[in-house]
Amino acid sequence: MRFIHTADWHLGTKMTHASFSNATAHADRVREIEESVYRLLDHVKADADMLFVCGDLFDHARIPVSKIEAVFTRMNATGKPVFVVVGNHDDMLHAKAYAHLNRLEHVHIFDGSLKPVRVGDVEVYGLNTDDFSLDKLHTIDENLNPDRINVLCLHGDVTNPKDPHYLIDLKTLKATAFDYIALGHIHKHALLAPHIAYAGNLEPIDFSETDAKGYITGTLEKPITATFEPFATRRFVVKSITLTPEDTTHDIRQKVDAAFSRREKKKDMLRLVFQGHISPHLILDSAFFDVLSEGHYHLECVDNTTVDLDLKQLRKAHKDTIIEAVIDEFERDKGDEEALRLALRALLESGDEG
Ligand SMILES: [Mn+2]
Repeated sequence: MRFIHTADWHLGTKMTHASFSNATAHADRVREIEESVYRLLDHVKADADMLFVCGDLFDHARIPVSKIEAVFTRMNATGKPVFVVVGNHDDMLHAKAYAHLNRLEHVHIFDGSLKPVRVGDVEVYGLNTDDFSLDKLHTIDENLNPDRINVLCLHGDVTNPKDPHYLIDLKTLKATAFDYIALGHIHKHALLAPHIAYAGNLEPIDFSETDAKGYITGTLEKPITATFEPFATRRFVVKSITLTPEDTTHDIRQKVDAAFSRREKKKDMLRLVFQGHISPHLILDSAFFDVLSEGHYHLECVDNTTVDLDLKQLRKAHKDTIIEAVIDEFERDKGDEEALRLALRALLESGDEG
């Protein structure tokens, strides 16, 4: 009996805090997250025996009821027992308008009951974010049947008491007799113990989520040892390149080419941060970044470089020009270096050296 444990799909998220460089990449990503959920459900249908969905399936009311119904219909169509925790982002599922979803044959939405749902030797318990209390946890734990494989599904924080959706500390969870504790809420997957895990989100949402995304799986027999399985369509990857004043556009193209693997270029959402000092002759603008992004599925560039001011060399190269005069004036008056940078750059770009 193989289980799959997933959480935090956040379907319907507008990703308002997402850091995408363009709207198309953003829209594509919203669609991909949905497709990935359906792909996972197909995988459950074909290759698993039970599914734990530990909350935040939906991102508040930003998703139409018809879509929520469609997702539940697809969960039911797996033909496998599906257990759903209501998280802090989908507490609208408690509303009467959604009561009919709990009448689907294979889907069970936890409703505050302390009684398990039994499937063969397995008994599955679940407490929604709103329903959790230490008392309830103890009541369930004290009444576990040791002959069964006991699973608990939760949604909330178990490591940081400052989180408004903090449930309980890990030590208390470890002291219980559950064979597996399936957690949702934290987007980074984590095996807190061999039998206690955060699934993390299924697909990364933006460039702040660069860890691998997927689900947790294991076999429903004592003792349960869970493992993480990558599943996301693509990853978000952030790298930085340090440039030097000697780098030409050709050098930069070579450095960019070497920065990512073939797989990353073909599949992943890439962000490259340029840092270091560059020559004042070098122009890192959006046209150049467009050229750099060719041959990548998605590559966006961030320019954090500063222009190198080798005043001695500059003066020599631009003798008897305005540039020389500007540098002389700066050195005489101990002027503002940032203003000098801007002035020199403008002069060099225009080629108007007088
Ligand atoms: Mn949450």
